[in-house]
Amino acid sequence: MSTSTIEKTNKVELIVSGKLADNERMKVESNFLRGTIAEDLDDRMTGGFTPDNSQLIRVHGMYQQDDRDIRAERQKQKLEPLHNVMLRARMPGGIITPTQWLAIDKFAQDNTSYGSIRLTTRQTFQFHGVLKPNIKLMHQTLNAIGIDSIATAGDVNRNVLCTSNPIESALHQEAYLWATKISEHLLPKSRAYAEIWLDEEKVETTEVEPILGESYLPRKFKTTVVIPPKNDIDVHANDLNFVAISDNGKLIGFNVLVGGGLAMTHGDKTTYPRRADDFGYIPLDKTLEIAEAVVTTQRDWGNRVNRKNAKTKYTLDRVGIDVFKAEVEKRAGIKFEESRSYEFTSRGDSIGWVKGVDDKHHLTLFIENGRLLDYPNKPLKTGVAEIAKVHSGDFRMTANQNLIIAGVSEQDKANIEKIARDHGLIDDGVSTQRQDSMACVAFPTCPLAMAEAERYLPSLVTSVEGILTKHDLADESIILRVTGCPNGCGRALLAEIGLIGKGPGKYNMYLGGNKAGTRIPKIYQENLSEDALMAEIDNLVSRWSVERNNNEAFGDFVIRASIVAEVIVSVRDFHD
Ligand code: SRM
Ligand code: SF4
Repeated sequence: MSTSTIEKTNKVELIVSGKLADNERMKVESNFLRGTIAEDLDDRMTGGFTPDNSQLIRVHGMYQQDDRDIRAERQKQKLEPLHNVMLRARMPGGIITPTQWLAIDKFAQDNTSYGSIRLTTRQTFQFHGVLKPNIKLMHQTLNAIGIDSIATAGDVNRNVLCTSNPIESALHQEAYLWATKISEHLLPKSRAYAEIWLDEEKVETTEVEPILGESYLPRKFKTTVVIPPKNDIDVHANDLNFVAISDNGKLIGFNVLVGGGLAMTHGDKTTYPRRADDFGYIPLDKTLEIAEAVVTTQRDWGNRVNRKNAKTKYTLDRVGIDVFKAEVEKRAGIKFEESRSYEFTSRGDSIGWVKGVDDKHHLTLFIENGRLLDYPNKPLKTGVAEIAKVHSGDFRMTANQNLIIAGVSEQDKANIEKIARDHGLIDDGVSTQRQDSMACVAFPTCPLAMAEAERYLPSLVTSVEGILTKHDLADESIILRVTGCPNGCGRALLAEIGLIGKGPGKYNMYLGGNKAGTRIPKIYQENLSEDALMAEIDNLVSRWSVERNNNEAFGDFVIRASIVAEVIVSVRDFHD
C-alpha cells in the first residue's frame, strides 16, 4: 500500500488520506512479520534490535526495554542501554495450569533480571528483563508447555479477556471457550513465530493473512467476553466486547459493544477515552463472523496516517456509529437484534474463598500491583509455586492483576490456605481500599512512563486509608487507579479517582468514574505534587463524609455535588 485513497459513502470519509505512518511501511516490508529478526538475534555486538525489528517483535509478544534506573549511569560510562525484552504471554481468559505455572516460575527465576512474574491488567503474565541470548530459550520453554506469545502486542487483536467468575462454573466454561475461539480466529496466520523462535521449517507459501491482511491492523485491537453483572474486565477499555446473555445458566448469545478505549495524549484534544457503543444482540453461532467483520471494517477504515487517531474508537466517531454498524452487518451477513437487557453492578475481584455451583472452592488472592516476587518476609512467588505443586485445579489471572486458585476440592482447601498464609499470599489486614486500587507498571521498565505508578501505589493507598479513617469512612473505598502516563494501562480513566502521571512526582487528577465502570472521569486538577494530591483527596473525602446521600459512592457524589461535570459523550464532554 502506498498512500491511501478517499472512499466516500453518503459524503462520509471512510479512509483517511495522507502520508501513511511509518509503521505501515514496516509491516508491509516485514514479509509477514519476519523482518530481519533472525539476523538481529545472531548479532551479539548489541543487546538490542534494529528500530524496525524492535517494532516487529511486538507482534511476537515482546517489547525491547532497558532499566531506566540505571540508564543515565550507563550513558555516563558510554555504554549502550542494558537492552532486554519484556515478554507478554497469550492466555485467553487468563487460565494457566499448575504444570505451566511451575515452568514459568522457574524461567522467571533463572533467566530474568528481576526474577518476577508480573500479572497484567489483561489477564496474562509478563517476564521483565530477558537478555537476547535467552529469548529463544524462553519461547521454546513456553512452547513445550503449550503457551505462546503471538499477537499480545503490536497492531493485531490482543489477548482476549474473559470474566474470571469462579462461581457459575458452567457459564464461565462456555464464555471461556468463546474467548479462546475468538483469540484463535483472529490470530495472525503467518508462520514467522514458529520459524524464528521455535526453529520450525520454512514452508514455501504465498502466505496470506485472510483476516488481517499484509498491513495487519491500523493499531492495537482489544476484545473481551464478559459475564454480567461483573464488569471485571472493564468493557469500556476495549474495541470489541461480547456481553454474555444467558438463559437458565446457559449461554445463548451476546450483546456486542464496539469502540471503547482509554488512551489519550496530554494537551492533544483530538485524543480522548471513549465508552464502547452497544450494537445489539447476536446468537452464539454468529460470534466469529461478527468478530471478523468488526476487525476487517476497522482494518479497512481505521486511520493509517495518524497513529494517535487510529483505534476503532476514532473510526466510529469519524464515520459514524450507524455507518460502521451497517458495514459490520453487511460483512457478517446478519442484522443485529435489539440488545437483551443486562446490568453491570461492580468491578474488581472478591478476595478470599467462594464456593462454586460445582461444589469446588476458589480462592482469589490479592496480589498488589500483580507483582509476584519473593519480598523479604513475603515470598509471594515461592508461595504460588508451592501451591502449584499440590493443586489439582487451575489458576486464573484476573484483569485486576490478581490470581485465583480455582477448582479446589474440600479436602485440599485447608492445605492450600495454609501455604498461602505461610507465604504472605493471604493477609487479613488488607483493606478494601487497597483491593480497589491499581497501578500500571511505569518505572523502571516502561519507556513511556512520566511518573511512578506501581512503586508509588503502596504508600499512596496507605495515605488514602488514613484519610478515610480520619473522616470515619474506614469501611468505605474509592476505586483508585494510577498510571505513569496517559496511555491508560492501569485504566485510570475508568476510576472514581484516576491519577495520571504528568512528570516526575506530578499527576493530573480525574474524578467521577463509577463502581460499575460505565462512566469516564473528568479532569479536576492538573500537575499536582504528591503532597498537593493528598490535600485534595483529604478535602474531597471530608466533603463526601458530610454531604453524601445515604450510601452514595464517591464517584457519584463528586458529580452530584458539581465538583466535576459528568462525561456523557467523550468527544464532546471530556476536554471541554
Ligand atoms: Fe499498556 C504501552 C504495559 C494494559 C494502553 N503498555 C504499554 C507498554 C508496552 C509501553 C510501551 O509501549 O513500550 C507498557 C509496558 C510496561 C512494562 O514495563 O511492562 C504497557 N499495558 C501494560 C500493562 C502491563 C499494565 C499493567 O500494569 O498491567 C498491561 C498489559 C496488558 C496485557 O497483558 O496485554 C497494559 N495498556 C493496557 C490498557 C488496559 C487494558 O487494555 O485493559 C490500556 C488502555 C486501554 C486502551 O488500549 O485504550 C493500555 N499501553 C496502552 C497504550 C495506548 C494505546 C493507545 O490507544 O494509544 C500504549 C502505548 C501505545 O500503544 O502506543 C501502551
Ligand atoms: Fe507505561 Fe504509561 Fe502504560 Fe503506565 S500507562 S505502563 S507509564 S505506557
